[in-house]
Amino acid sequence: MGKHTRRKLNRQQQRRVEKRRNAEALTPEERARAHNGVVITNFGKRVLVEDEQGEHHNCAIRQNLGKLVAGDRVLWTETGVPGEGVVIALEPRESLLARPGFRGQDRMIAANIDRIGIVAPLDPGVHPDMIDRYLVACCQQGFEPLLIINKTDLIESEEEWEALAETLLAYDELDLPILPVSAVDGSGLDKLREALKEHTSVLVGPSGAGKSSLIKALIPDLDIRIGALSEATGLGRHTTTNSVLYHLPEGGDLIDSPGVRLFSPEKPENLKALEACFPDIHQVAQGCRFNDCTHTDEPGCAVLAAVADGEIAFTRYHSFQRLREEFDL
Ligand SMILES: Nc1nc2c(ncn2[C@@H]2O[C@H](COP(=O)(O)OP(=O)(O)OP(=O)(O)O)[C@@H](O)[C@H]2O)c(=O)[nH]1
Ligand SMILES: [Mg+2]
Ligand SMILES: [Zn+2]
Repeated sequence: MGKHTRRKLNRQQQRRVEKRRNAEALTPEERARAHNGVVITNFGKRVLVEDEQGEHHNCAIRQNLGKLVAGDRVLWTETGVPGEGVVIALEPRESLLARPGFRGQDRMIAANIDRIGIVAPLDPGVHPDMIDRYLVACCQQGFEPLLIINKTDLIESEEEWEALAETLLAYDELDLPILPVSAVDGSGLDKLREALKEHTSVLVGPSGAGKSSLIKALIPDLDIRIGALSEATGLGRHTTTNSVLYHLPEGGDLIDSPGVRLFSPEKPENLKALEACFPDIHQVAQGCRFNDCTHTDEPGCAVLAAVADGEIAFTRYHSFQRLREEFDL
C-alpha cells in the first residue's frame, strides 16, 4: 500500500470516528431507547449524567466517543441497574474551553458555556497576567468575560481599595464587568447571581481563588448535594480535580473548574490576531511606523510611547509581550 492511499484511508477512518460520536450514527432502535442528558462531571472513565427530570446516573461511555466534560449534552441509555447508564452519543458542542496539556493533548475545562467568570483573589493577589490570558480566550471564542474579584473581606483600608482600583483601571477602561465579592461575608453575591442568570458560565482562575467557595455561597443547599456527588463519584470534597456543573437557584448553570497554575489560550494565527485580543494595544498600534511592529524596540512605535506615558497599562503590555514570546509571534 502506497503512502498516499494509507493517508487517505486514515482520513476516512477519522471521519468514521467523528460520525460515531454523534447521534446520527445511532441505529433507529438505539435512538428510540436513548434519553437526553447533560454531563455533570467526568470522573475518569465514567461520567455523571443528569436526565431531564434532574436525576443523576453514573454512566459508562461507549467506545470512540472521546473524552466528555461538564456541560456536554449527550444521549444515554439505561443498563437495567438503577442509577447507572451508558452514554452512546455526544451532541455537537456549541463551545468548548480547553487548555493545552501534556504532549499537545488538550485538557477540556467546560463545554457549551457562553460566559467565563475569571476569579481573581485578593489573597494571594490579583494578577493581571492571569486575567489577560483568560481575556484572550474570551476574545478568541466569543465568551463574555466577567471579572470576579474575590476575598474583598480581607481589605482593611481605603488605601487597599485604591490600590485595587489602580490594578483594575485598565479593565474598567475596557468596559469589562468587574464584580468585587466575598464568599466569606457574602458581599457582591447578589450582583454575581444577577450576572450569572440566564447563562451557562464557568468559573476559572488559580487554585485557592475561591471558585468552589463562591459556588457554595451561591447555592445554599449545596453541601448536601456535594455529599451526594462525592458518594456517586468517590471524589473528595476539597481541591477541585474535575469540572462540575451546578444549577443556580435563580436560573443559569455554573461550572466549577480545577485551578490552573498558568492558563494558556490557543495559539493565535499571527501577531495581528493576538493584538486584536488586546483592544487597548491594538488601537494605539495603528500609529506605529511599521505595520508588523512587535512593539519591542522598533523606531516610531506608538505602543512603547503610550506605555511610557501611562496611556497603556504596563501590566497589559507585559501580558501581551509574554504571550507574543510564548507563541513565537
Ligand atoms: N478570606 C476569604 N477566604 C476565602 C474566600 N473564598 C474562599 N476563601 C478561602 O480560600 C481557600 C480556597 O478556596 P476554594 O473555594 O477551595 O478555592 P478554589 O478556587 O475552588 O480552588 P481549587 O479547587 O484548588 O481550584 C479556602 O481556604 C477558602 O476558605 C473569601 O471570599 N474570603
Ligand atoms: Mg475548587
Ligand atoms: Zn509598535
